[in-house]
Order: sequence, then structure tokens, then C-alpha cells
Amino acid sequence: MTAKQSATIIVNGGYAPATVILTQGIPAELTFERTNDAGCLDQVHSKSLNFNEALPLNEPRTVSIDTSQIGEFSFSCGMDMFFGKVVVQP
Ligand SMILES: [Cu+2]
Repeated sequence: MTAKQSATIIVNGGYAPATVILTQGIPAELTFERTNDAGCLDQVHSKSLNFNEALPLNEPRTVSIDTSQIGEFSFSCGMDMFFGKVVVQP
């Protein structure tokens, strides 16, 4: 059994990938790496996933994701223009 799951999201005019699939109950980390200076993507936040991070250019930032509940949880840029989501499945 995997002890941990992680994913890296490249922030470059949007989120790539924009959807991350995680397995319920396994501790998870998401790393955001902003590689482009455009727009308001210098911040990423999610109310449902309980994080709010500044993303300095080319400085990866990692957040922990609660995978205790199944569902879809969105995150977005500081101005809620660009969206991505985490899908937690059984
Ligand atoms: Cu934005």
C-alpha cells in the first residue's frame, strides 16, 4: 500500500494538469510550480481544501490535501478566474 501520494501542478497561464485524482485515505501533497509570470496566478487558494498559498515564480510550494472525504474539490487563482480540481475517489 502506498504510504503517500503526490502530484505536481505546473502553473503557466492555467493549471496543468487541471484535474488531479487522489485515492481516499492516503495522505496527499500537491506541489504548485509557477513557471510563467502572467496574470493573477501568483496565488492559489481553495476553501474546501483549506489552503491559500502565494506562488513566487519558479519556487515550488507544497500543500497537504485532506483525502478523508470522497468528492471533487476545486482550487483557483487569487481572482477566481482559473480553476483546477482535486478528485478524491475510493
Ligand atoms: Cu486569476
